[in-house]
Amino acid sequence: MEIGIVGLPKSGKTTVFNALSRGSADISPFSASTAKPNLGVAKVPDPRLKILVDIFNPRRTVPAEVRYIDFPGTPEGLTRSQGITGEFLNLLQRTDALLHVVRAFPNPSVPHVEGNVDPHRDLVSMDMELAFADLAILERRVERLGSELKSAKASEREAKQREHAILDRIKGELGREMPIREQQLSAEGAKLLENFQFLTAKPMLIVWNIGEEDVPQAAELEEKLRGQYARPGVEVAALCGKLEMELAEMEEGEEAEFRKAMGPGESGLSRGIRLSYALLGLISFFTVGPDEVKAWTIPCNTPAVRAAGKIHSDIERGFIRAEVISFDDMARCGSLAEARKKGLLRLEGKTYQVQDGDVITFLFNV
Ligand SMILES: Nc1nc2c(ncn2[C@@H]2O[C@H](COP(=O)(O)OP(=O)(O)O)[C@@H](O)[C@H]2O)c(=O)[nH]1
Ligand SMILES: [Mg+2]
Repeated sequence: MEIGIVGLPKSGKTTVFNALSRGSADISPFSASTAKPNLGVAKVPDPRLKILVDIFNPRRTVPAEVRYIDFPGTPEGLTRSQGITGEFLNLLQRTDALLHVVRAFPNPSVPHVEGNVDPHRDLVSMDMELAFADLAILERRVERLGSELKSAKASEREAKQREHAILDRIKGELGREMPIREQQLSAEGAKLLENFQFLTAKPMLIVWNIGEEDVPQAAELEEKLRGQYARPGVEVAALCGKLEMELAEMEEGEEAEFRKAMGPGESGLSRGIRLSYALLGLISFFTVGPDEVKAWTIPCNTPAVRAAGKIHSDIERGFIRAEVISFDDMARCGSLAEARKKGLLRLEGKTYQVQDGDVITFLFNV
């Protein structure tokens, strides 16, 4: 699972990327765009892991991960460029979701491409760029289908006509500024869309990149922004990329101390990662034991047999049963022996839909 970071130049994309992935990609107020995108991995914070570690005392703990790609900026600013094209578009199309960084920090030493800071304007303008990229593809496809229809054999005619009608409607709505993810699609339309990788169909996390001085009001602001911008498939987080990056660069103990001094509540960083995980429709199940406590990532509605395949294809192939206990029951019991005594370990078959937080032991035979 991969999340593409987009946003206008100097909105703080690379800064946010560094914070999320604890990386050290180049940031600078004036640098020309680097040619290569930055790739990084974030560990998904999950307080349940610590509780499982206290119970099982494993040698290793492995959290879930999300991958991020930070795209090199378009030098002139998207508003003045030819939009998202070429290699940049290809890479972006392959991602599973977008993280849209919007500049809301003042910082006079970093000139804004538009001359002043206006996050709403930037958000709309980047969203339009994403829509333009989709529109260009839709237009080409609709036009092509139109001309193919003229010479189509009778046997192909109906299918092409239907595709033409569906895509033309999607195009029309997108032209009226309705992103594809918000459009009401028939089952046939949704199926058809699987052949494309439209940008406005991807879930999106808006990161409102606030200045250091606004951090104390972050939660309040986020609530307000959520009312304004959140939709199905769109979430909002307000955080200060620069501060989060500086904290992410610190030693673990030092970071914890600083965060404590900043007050209670979840950190911006942890919220950002958690929200992007949830936005992708991802959940975690756990495997436990003296060697390792590990969080595994699966899409919701995954059957047990496929979850097993995440761990090893042999376990999927030789699947017999899954021994399952919910996280809450596990935490309450304090040991697998106690859980067994209380009858809280369930035996589930191949088709059981794994739930978020399930602690699972797979029984298999190869
Ligand atoms: N004051 C402040 N500066 C920031 C913040 N986020 C990014 N910057 C600065 O803005 C400049 C551009 O950031 P960068 O991450 O390279 O932007 P990108 O072009 O979108 O990748 C850098 O000098 C950052 O230090 C922030 O939250 N507060
Ligand atoms: Mg950058």
